[in-house]
Amino acid sequence: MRITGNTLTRRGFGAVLAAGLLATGLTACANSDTGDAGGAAGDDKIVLGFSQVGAESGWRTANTTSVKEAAAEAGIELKFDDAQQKQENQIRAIRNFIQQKVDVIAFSPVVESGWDTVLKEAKDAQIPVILTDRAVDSADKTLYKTFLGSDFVKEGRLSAEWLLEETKSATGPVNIVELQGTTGSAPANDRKKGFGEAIAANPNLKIIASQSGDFTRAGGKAVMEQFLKANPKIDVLFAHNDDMGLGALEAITAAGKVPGKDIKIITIDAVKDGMQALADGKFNFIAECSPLLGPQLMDLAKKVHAGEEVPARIETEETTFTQQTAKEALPNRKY
Ligand code: GYE
Repeated sequence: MRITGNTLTRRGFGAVLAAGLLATGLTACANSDTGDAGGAAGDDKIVLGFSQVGAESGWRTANTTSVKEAAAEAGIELKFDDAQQKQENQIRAIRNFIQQKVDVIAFSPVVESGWDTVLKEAKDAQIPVILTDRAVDSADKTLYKTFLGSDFVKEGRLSAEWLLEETKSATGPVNIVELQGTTGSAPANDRKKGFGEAIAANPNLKIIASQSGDFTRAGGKAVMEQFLKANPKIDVLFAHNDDMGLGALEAITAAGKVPGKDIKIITIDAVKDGMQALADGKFNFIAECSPLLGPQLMDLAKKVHAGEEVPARIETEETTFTQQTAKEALPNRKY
């Protein structure tokens, strides 16, 4: 993942508050925008075409809700498309948006590669593109205006750092299994990288099996079942999202093991169900990834539509949770 300067941050913890403040700011923004560079007069609304990955996880559902609510609050007309985790569907949706001459296109790319052609088509049609949540690997950075989302490498590294501390007095091998997110997606690539690089600090820590569970509960359960069959000694599960970890819980329990004790579980996201599992002692650690990107996305859509400069990368700042802090945070967790 490429980091560029000019990083704006926001705490995941204060996301709801931040959303409220941003929404207030946006109302003012909307009024002052009327009749501006967008050429929109009177009741002309900005039309935003948004291609969502799918509905594979609790994170995704919360993200979709955030985008829809923020669009309504900002007075932006949203054309929403669910790609059902398929790149070809996203490419088709983006081409439709271009044909419909939307004002701005935003999308959360299911995988990192293979976007140059369609992004070039959007650029030629002079429709600004915003990447939300997941990055693309296009060498030509002029194909999109900005990226809004998380530092996935850091999430992987924070997960590993907890484990390094937890296992620092271990004298023998610590066997780790890894449930990867969707193959080729930015969060799967980057979380794997951040975790793998950091655990190298302790040669006792070994990833003995690693496979994609496609960010779903069903995937997490099925792959964990295979891991358990093939490996008699599993000490740790690192799952690239809560949902796969939650699916894996069923497999672990069915195999007669106690999740959180016999097998320590580290996940990423911190959606409500994940936080509940952590508070209940079934998970051991979660690195947060905030899905509440809607208000910032609408703010950016207005800016790029007005031809304003925006930072190349806007990063969501995140926290981490232990069993204790999850208990404290859970009553106020909104998603
Ligand atoms: O972690 C996972 C979802 O791209 C950050 O996608 C997002 C990831 C999130 O399916 O739960």
